Amino acid sequence: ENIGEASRPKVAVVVFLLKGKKVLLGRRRSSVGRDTFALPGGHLEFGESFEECAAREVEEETGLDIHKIEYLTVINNVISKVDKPLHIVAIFMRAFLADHNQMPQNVEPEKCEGWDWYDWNDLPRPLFGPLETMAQSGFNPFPDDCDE
Ligand code: 8DG
Ligand code: MG
Ligand code: MG
Repeated sequence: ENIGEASRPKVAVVVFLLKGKKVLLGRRRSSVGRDTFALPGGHLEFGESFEECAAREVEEETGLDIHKIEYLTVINNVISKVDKPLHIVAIFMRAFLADHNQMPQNVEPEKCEGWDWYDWNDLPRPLFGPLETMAQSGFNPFPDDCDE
């Protein structure tokens, strides 16, 4: 059961989009992590770099243009509490707004309730599982010299 190509791990790229002390989150409407607050992101496509995937997914989901895209960390994420178990290798990137005044749009309303900026020290709950684990471990997506 659950052995074979369909259940092989997939690669996702997830983005901490930072603005001041805030991070962009949206409440999910997708079946995986429904109703939890999560970062923009999605699956790596054939031939893409992590940076290209980050920029594409953020643009597809929020309409925002990002820059200063950097790799942060990777997690191995086995999600069993769904109809079909999922194994996702999630690559976490950090990025900033190319235009500080640009506002997020809810481009995929069937997947997300809407995007907003949240203080990293006062995050909304419930967070998407992997993000909650990272937050509780003391993970900090902000650069040491954050002046954005
Ligand atoms: P796509 O069809 O656009 O490629 O994919 P998507 O519909 O946008 O995928 P997604 O579920 O938003 O993201 C892919 C996987 O990334 C998700 O199933 C689990 C993993 N993931 C984490 N943490 C986070 C997170 O904070 N946000 C998002 N969006 N995905 C995350 O492990
Ligand atoms: Mg997507
Ligand atoms: Mg997504």
